[in-house]
Amino acid sequence: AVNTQWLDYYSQFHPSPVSIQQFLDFGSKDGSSRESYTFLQKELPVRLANIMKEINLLPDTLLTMPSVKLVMSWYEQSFKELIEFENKDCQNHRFMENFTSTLVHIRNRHSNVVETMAQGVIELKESHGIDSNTENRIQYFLDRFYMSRISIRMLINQHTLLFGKKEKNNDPRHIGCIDPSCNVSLVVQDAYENARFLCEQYYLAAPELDIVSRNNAESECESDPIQIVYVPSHLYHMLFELFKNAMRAAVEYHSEESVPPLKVMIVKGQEDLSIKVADQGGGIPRSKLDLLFQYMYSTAPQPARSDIATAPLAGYGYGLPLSRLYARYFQGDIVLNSFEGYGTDAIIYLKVLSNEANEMLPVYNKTASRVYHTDIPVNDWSSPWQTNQRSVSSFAKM
Ligand code: W6P
Repeated sequence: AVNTQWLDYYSQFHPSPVSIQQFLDFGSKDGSSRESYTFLQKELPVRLANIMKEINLLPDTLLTMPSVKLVMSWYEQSFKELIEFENKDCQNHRFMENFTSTLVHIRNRHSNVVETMAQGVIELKESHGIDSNTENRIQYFLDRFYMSRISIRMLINQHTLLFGKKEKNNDPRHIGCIDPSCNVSLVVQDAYENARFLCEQYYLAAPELDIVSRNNAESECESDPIQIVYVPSHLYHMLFELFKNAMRAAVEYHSEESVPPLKVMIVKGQEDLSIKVADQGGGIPRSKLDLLFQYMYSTAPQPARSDIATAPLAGYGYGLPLSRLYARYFQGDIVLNSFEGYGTDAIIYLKVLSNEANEMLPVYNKTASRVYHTDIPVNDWSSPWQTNQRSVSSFAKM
């Protein structure tokens, strides 16, 4: 009961988005562990409370699934551990170490949240089925839920990397998990090599890689390598996913001896850094594009539970929707353009300017709660498959 009051209290606050620039400033010059503590001690409970409130709006049928209950219990436990610190000023060194190790515990506790939540959706599908209203609500929720998780882990990682004893980052130029001069081409090649390894194991063939770069950023030379202030692990995650998909399409559409290469283009402009991964894997019909970003689509024939996010070249797992969240997290995006009968262009957009790269965070409010209580509007454009309406009968009969 005490917990509920605290939850109500903290959920009234909006999360405070942090920009990459702010993460950088904090980590490189004036940030102290005490300041970081003061911010996180409030911000983490706020972010947890905001998303926990939203979990509670899910359909009861989903809320009662064992896996969802388990996830909920982790959030409750972590929330409780954090508000223990409330109003305690960091008295001494021991105290700060205590806080840091609590954060590490929380991070470990939540390491299987994605798989477990996915399992919850499968449990719902098997026990009750999922209608299209429920499906839409779950899609809306999971995007917000996983985005919230990405953001909370980012905050925790920054604190533990900057101020934790054991986990100092190996690369001294990194500020926590941010690389102020992340070389995009190197991350592209790294992700390509690792996807290629999986692809060759599976298909005994893989497309080559062809990279073209254009540095058209203001105040940079065309010959300068393209760099960005970014979280390399996030960029790697997105590229690895896109490469796996592109390779699979390319190999399956062509015979082993003649797989056309993947063409990557990296362009840095004033505002956007764009990375295109183009395959000649036959493309997919426009009508099926949205499905690639749907969590429920991928849960249909279930892969082994542990494989949902990681199965090698497995058909669309949670990989694409999660990758798009990573891109959107700092105001970027992932867009797919398909040329059915030829191939697909997958494009990652990132913000060049680190002060524009603000966290995109879900806010718990009336608008959000409305989504969970309102049916999706019925279509107000004609559609030939809509048969439950009165309409003039077909021309043939006229
Ligand atoms: C395809 C389907 C897909 C998804 C994501 C990235 C690339 C591709 N290529 O055929």
